[in-house]
Amino acid sequence: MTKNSSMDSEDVAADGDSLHTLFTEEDRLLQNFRKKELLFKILIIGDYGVGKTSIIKRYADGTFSPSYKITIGADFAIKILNWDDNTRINVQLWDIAGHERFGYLTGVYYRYAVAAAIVFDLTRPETFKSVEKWLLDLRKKVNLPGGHPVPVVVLANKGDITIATLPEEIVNFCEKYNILAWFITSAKDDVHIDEAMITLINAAIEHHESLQFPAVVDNDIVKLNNDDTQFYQSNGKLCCQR
Ligand SMILES: Nc1nc2c(ncn2[C@@H]2O[C@H](COP(=O)(O)OP(=O)(O)OP(=O)(O)O)[C@@H](O)[C@H]2O)c(=O)[nH]1
Ligand SMILES: [Mg+2]
Repeated sequence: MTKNSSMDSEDVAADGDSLHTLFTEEDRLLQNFRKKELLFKILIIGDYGVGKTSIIKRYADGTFSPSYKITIGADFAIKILNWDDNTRINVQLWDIAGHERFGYLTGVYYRYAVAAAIVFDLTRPETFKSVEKWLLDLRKKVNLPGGHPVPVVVLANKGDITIATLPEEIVNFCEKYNILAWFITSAKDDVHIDEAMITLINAAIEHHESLQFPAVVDNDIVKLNNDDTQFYQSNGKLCCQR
């Protein structure tokens, strides 16, 4: 009897624990259900082989592969960010093939984009010359609602190998074309990838609040925490923000 009683009390305790777990889980699910969901389509463009797919893989999966597998047409990856207690952001990263033979497809893929990263390869200076071509093509084919240009960052990738192109050229380019920011990145060593993406997401949020993008799932305006941009001053690495 005593033994049974003690077993009962253990069972009750176990039930209490699972009830508690159940409520906590229910709270979590309810909280998730109540969250605002935003969907941002971000384009990653630039010449072939500059590292667009690698940057996306690094950001979305945290992985890097040294082998080169050409992207055919376009691909995309999704990263879900729990931005703050009330907001979840689905970041849709569109990986647009850099090879010229897929150029005619870009108009379709650019549709509804809210931000873009133009990538070049620091070891191949000619890919920096193409950044202008990619930018003008982008601005011709897509705008934010109200005709505002899509916010753009320029990524000087493969910074782990070399810095062949003078940052001054990049700075002049960014000023001329009103580029939001530029970064020397490395998909291999995971340098400045998160920072570049957060810059674009912050810009998208800012425009979303003032313009209401069509891609937004929930139309309520939310106040978001933009503090993540502060790292630029503190980490001392090469990058700039306007
Ligand atoms: N060292 C180094 N290699 C990189 C870096 N990023 C990409 N690579 C390599 O560069 C090659 C091309 O990278 P991809 O990401 O496939 O290039 P892409 O821009 O997607 O090329 P397309 O799909 O043809 O447009 C691969 O061998 C990658 O491993 C980097 O930051 N550092
Ligand atoms: Mg690719």
